Amino acid sequence: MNAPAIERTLVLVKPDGVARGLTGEVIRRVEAKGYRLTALELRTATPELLAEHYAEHHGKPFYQPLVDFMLSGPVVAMVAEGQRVIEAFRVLAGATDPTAAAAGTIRGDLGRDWGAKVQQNIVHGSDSPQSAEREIALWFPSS
Ligand code: DAT
Ligand code: MG
Repeated sequence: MNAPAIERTLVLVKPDGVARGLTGEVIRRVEAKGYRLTALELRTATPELLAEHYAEHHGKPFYQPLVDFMLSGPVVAMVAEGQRVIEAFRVLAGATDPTAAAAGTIRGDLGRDWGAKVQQNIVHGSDSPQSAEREIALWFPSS
């Protein structure tokens, strides 16, 4: 079997994660898994950036609540690097719905349903090599 190529993924600690003081815990889990951070920044998103970042969700009922939530406070954006990191971070993050996310995952251990129109689930992680390349270019254009 060929050695898997080194990948990069975009990880965001969303406004709920930053506000709840969970940034360090997310970073800890990424690093403890063995991945390396190659970029990290505390950032306030903009409507323009989020329109591109969440382009696949335009028109869905949770789209505007999602954008409003992502603008509700600062986020921490980072790039993690290593073999199969895209898949690995999705496993660390757990299922989208934090109530259903498995214990042991970031969303399963640290997230819950707050009764909002959009799920507040602490982290974002790119879901494919194509998404990762697109999202890293959006959030870290100089990298
Ligand atoms: P993920 O973040 O697991 O990749 P996604 O890309 O499908 O999930 O959706 C983006 C975010 O939108 C997700 O993290 C939480 C929110 N969301 C998704 N589906 C939802 C739904 N059916 N109801 C409420 N919020 C939802
Ligand atoms: Mg997604």
